[in-house]
Amino acid sequence: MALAFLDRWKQGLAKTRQNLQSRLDWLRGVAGRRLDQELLEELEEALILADVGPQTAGNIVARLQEKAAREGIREACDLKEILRRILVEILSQGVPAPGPCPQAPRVIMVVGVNGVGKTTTIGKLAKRWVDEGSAVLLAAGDTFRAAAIEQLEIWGERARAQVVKHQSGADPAAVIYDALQAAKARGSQVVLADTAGRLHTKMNLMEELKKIKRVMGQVVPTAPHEVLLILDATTGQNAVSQVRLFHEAIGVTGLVVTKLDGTAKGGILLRIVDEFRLPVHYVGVGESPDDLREFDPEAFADSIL
Ligand SMILES: Nc1nc2c(ncn2[C@@H]2O[C@H](COP(=O)(O)OP(=O)(O)OP(=O)(O)O)[C@@H](O)[C@H]2O)c(=O)[nH]1
Ligand SMILES: [Mg+2]
Repeated sequence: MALAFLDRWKQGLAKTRQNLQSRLDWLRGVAGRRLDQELLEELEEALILADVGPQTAGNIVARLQEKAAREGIREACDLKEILRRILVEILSQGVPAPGPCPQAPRVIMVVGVNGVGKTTTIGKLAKRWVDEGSAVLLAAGDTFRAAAIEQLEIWGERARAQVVKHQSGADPAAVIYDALQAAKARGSQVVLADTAGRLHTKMNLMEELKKIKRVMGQVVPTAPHEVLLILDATTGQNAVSQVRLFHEAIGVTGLVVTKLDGTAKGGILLRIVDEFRLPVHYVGVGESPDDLREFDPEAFADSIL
C-alpha cells in the first residue's frame, strides 16, 4: 500500500488512534506479563472505553483467547499482532462490495439522518466516478430542507454531473421517478439519489424512503442496486440505533462513515460491522471533494493500533 495513502488514513484517524492508544498504552508495558484473565479484562475494558461496545469487546477478547490457546501463546508480547489480526477479521466481514452493475443505470439510494453527510458524500462519489469516466446523474430527492437542492447543484457543477430536481417541497418520489427516466434516456451509468434526513410533514421518513425505493423499482426493475447508509462517526453509539432503524425499514447494503477526521470514536465502526455484518465501503475524512477513502480494514486496524 502506498505510504501517502496510509499517512492520510492516519491523519484522518488521529483522534481515534490517540483515544485507543492512550487507553491501550499498557499494551507497551505488557511484554513480560502473562496472558491471563486479569490482562484480558483490562483489554476488554479499554475496548469498551474506546466505543467498541461490550458485545464486540467481548467477541474480540473471546477470539483472542481462542487464538492464544490454539497457538500456545501464554505471554502478552504478541498481543498487539494478534489483536490486529482480529480487528482485520472483524472489519473484513459482511457481504462483499457490489461489483460493477452490468445493467445501466446503476441506481444508488443514499440515506441517513440529517446532517450526517449524505449530500457531501454524493458529491464526493460523483466527482470520483466522473473523473474515472462515468456519466453520473444526481437526483435531488431531498425536497424538504431549505437549500438542499442548491447544495446538490453546487456539487453537481463541481463534479460535472447532471442534476435532476423539482421545486422545493415537491414529492421526492416524483423527483426520483423523473431522475431515473432521465438517466435511462440519457444513458447515465450511475444515479446517486439524495434523500431527506428529516421530514417536516406528517409522513414518516421510513415510509417516504420505502415509497422512493418502490418507485425506483418501477422505472428500473432491479433498482435500487445499492442502499448506502451514511453514518456520522462523531455520533458514537447513536449510530447503532440508526443502522437498526434504516436496515429494518429499507434494507441497507453498505455503509459510509463520515467525519472520521474529527472524532475519537472510530471504534464504533468495529461494533457496527460486527453486529450488523454490513460492509463499510467508504469513509469520509474531511469536507473537500477528495476526502473520501475506500475503506481498507488493514489500514484501519493499523491506524488504531
Ligand atoms: N469534517 C468532515 N465534515 C464532513 C464530512 N462529510 C460531511 N461533512 C460536513 O458535514 C456537514 C453536513 O453535511 P451534508 O452533506 O449537508 O449532510 P446531509 O446528511 O446531506 O444533511 P441533511 O441534508 O441536512 O440531512 C457539512 O458541513 C459537510 O461539509 C467528513 O467526512 N468530514
Ligand atoms: Mg443533504
